[in-house]
Amino acid sequence: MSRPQEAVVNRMDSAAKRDTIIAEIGTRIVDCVTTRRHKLSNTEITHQSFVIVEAKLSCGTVGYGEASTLGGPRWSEESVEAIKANIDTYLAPILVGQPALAFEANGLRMKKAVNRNTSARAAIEGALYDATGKALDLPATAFLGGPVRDRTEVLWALASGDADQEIEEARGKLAAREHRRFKIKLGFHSPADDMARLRKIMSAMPEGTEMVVDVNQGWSESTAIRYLPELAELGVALIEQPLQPGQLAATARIAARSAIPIMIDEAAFSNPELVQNANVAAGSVYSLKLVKSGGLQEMKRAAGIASAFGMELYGGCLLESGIGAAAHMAVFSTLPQLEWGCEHFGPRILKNDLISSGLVFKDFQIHMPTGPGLGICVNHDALNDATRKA
Ligand code: MUC
Ligand code: MG
Repeated sequence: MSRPQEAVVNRMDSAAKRDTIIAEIGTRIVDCVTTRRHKLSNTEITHQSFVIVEAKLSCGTVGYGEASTLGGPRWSEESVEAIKANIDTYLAPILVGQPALAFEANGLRMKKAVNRNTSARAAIEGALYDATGKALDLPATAFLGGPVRDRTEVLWALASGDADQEIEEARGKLAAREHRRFKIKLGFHSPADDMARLRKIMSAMPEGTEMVVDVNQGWSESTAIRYLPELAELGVALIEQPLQPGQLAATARIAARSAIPIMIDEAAFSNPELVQNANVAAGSVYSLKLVKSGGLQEMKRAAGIASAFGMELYGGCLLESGIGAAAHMAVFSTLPQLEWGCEHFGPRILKNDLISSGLVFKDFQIHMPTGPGLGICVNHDALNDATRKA
């Protein structure tokens, strides 16, 4: 493959290049117990399963990346078993021996070797940014244009389905100054029951508490039309993914009549899908996720595309551990706009996070890591304990 960036990297005869040749890419499946049951319209979990990628460079430095799933191949089509098999069989072999600094060329290589497999590709790219940054003593943000923010608001999702439990949980988060913006999952009770639950929760919250609702595709256009006025009256800030991904025209009709912005999540994984949504005005906010974009570079491009179409940006998650959250933060810290902050509460919903330091949650905000690579220290005991036995 002869590509300009790779050609430049290949001409470099520096210690930097010699030290950062990809030597090994290893994978493991981990299962992390969550602090409570987390429910969505179409699945529920009591543990989070990830594939952790370890990328080793010629200098011996190891970097970590993570592919997150939610309830098996349900939220997206990739399962941890498939991600591990596809990395081991198709992606690792084409990258070993390549310069890790050739981020763009390596991204193209992966895209050519596998169709979609966005989580798998994102996990590898995260590990390569981490390893290269550590090897060269640079934060991953140095390869992404450099930081423009050092912290951002972090939302918490209420998703047990029991209003009383959710009110108590939200009050605890507010009192501890951990979270003051909440996402409420809808679409798993009947719409009328979900709305009654939402009303009860919102009336128990102090003035100014911001609420986002995520329907996870659980409604029809007519259900959405029926409940839009009440959502507006309640003061809901954002409605996420009300309809199924293919229903672009129907989502655009809802967006046109809604007083509340619609956020596009599952409807746009790839950047062409994002453009299709933007072209019909299906939403005015876009949820950025590595699991959708397939890597840090592509997610940064998604942010540029969404912004150019006039959309606002929201830092989405798939309940990643600190490893995956840090990879998102590397990109989020470099974005000119991130109007809605982020929802990377994943490290807090795991009983044992996979990192011991790097991400700081303080006064409703998450502080971007600044150290070399992704800026995190992996907790090897937690990682080994959670590793699935063969
Ligand atoms: C989603 O659809 O946004 C992320 C947070 C959460 O509670 O669910 C996930 C997926
Ligand atoms: Mg969502």
